[in-house]
Amino acid sequence: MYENISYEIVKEGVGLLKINREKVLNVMSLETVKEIKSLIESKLQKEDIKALIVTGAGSKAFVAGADIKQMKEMSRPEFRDYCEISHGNLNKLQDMEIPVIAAVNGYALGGGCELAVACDIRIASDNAKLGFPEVKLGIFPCWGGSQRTSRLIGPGKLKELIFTGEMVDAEEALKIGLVDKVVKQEDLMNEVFSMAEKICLNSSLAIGFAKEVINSGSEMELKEALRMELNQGVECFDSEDRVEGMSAFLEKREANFSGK
Ligand code: CO8
Repeated sequence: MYENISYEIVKEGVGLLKINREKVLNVMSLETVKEIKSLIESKLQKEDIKALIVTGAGSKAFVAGADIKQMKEMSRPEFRDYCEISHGNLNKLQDMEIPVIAAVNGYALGGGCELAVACDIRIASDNAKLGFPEVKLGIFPCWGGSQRTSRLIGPGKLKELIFTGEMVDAEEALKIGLVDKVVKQEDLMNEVFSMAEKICLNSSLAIGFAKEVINSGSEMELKEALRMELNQGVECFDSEDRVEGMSAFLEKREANFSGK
């Protein structure tokens, strides 16, 4: 059905979206971003998954960015369309109720790094290299990278990355908070699946509330955010999952959450 991406349920409750253009380091061409849009807006809406993993095909690249060959030939309106679609995709990943985990299995550059940053959690293989080489091409990161990444690692470090266009290796990315964990390449998918499985055992309702509160709270003034957290906490309390979770604890058994 798709030529540039693949999607499958890999374990119960866990979806895997793979950018599938290994020969060109999983670069996100216009066709690729359109396929991602279609997947998010149609299939993913209907899927009953509790976590989504995003990765790239092969062992060399997560995503080496936007497609330079295509961008070189684009008119301004075409470039705007390309950016609008990508912005929409990354916004939707950020806003999904379920956790989205990036398995960063190699180069994550430009738009590829922006894709990783739009995910909730980033686990990188030890051969990963991340960065924003856009200024070497006469553009700058505008698929959310200059804004989301600034909130993630701070404007100072981001400016250094963007202005120099230099990549950082996985260890440095971990040190500056650009990724959350680094594992050996051969262990990457096991590590990511294991995290997804742990997530799936918990209340998807409570996780959805937590994600929403963390995301929207980071845009608010602290006192307003704390008020919103309290209100959403009370909303979440009023749920079947809360009754089940607390009952299971007291009855010394595993909880069986319905997500309601
Ligand atoms: N676009 C198009 N093709 C690419 C890209 C790319 N971004 N990256 C790699 N490829 C292609 C290569 O052209 C090559 O194809 P071919 O075999 O047909 O020549 C194939 O992938 C393999 O790449 P290399 O031979 O270059 O592999 P190396 O191992 O020698 O190098 C690198 C790997 C270092 C990752 C190198 O390929 C590289 O530097 N790639 C470009 C990375 C880059 O600059 N990415 C940022 C692109 S710009 C972007 O993402 C902007 C997003 C925001 C858009 C809005 C901005 C305003």
